[in-house]
Amino acid sequence: MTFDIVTIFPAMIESALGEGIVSRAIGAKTLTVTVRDLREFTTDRHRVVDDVPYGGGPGMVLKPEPIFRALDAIEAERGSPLTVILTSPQGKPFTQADARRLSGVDHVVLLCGRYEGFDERVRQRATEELSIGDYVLTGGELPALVILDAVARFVPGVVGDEQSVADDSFSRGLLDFPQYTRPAEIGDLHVPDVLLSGNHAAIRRWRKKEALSRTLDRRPDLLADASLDDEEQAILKELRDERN
Ligand code: 9D3
Repeated sequence: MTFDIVTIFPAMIESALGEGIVSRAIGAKTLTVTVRDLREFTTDRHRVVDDVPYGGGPGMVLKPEPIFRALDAIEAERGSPLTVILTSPQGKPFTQADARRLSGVDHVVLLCGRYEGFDERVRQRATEELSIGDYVLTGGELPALVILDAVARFVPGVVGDEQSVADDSFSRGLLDFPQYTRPAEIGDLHVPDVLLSGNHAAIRRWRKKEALSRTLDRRPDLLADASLDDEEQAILKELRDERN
């Protein structure tokens, strides 16, 4: 799978791509990520990418021409039609379902917003507009990296253990159960006995209960869409009864 990321801060993207699972996938050619400096698509001496908003008001707006030229260049290189994602606070909230869907696309372009955002006409070239959540950032670079990371996990060969991607808590609709590793005791902090018991049925049930209990406490909204087996439904009823 191929990503093109268009940004005025290429070093911010490059540095994040230099480490971790995504970096390894790029090294293995499982993923191709090309970072495109928007200033390279300007034609003036000062390589200006922004301008004042028509109608007045604070801040600056990203000029449309460099973005159009960048998209034309990417299209010429990769072929059209492109999936072009505009990152913006006005976008639809990015979800795990979007990550899975986009992992089936051959070639994705991510446009990183800056300043007050894009000239509205740029939206004509975008196939979708995505936000990563209801908080204000300084630009679209971190959102583009977030989207890339979440999509890349679904590309075969990126995450070593395919099963862990399939079993992912968000894919299942529940939060993760608590994890422990050695040592069994640190000061007065003990690993729960059941995990040391070797009783695999008991461990499985304990993990289900902990995952459900956390989800009920922290993210009850997730339970509406969670796919629960009979045992999980019984445990959930128990937990709800305990709490009432
Ligand atoms: C909504 C705030 N805007 C009205 C004054 C100004 C504004 C703030 C921050 C315009 C652009 C930005 C930069 N943010 C992004 O480009 C962005 C973003 C975000 O801020 N939060 C969550 N997801 C995203 S995706 C792109």
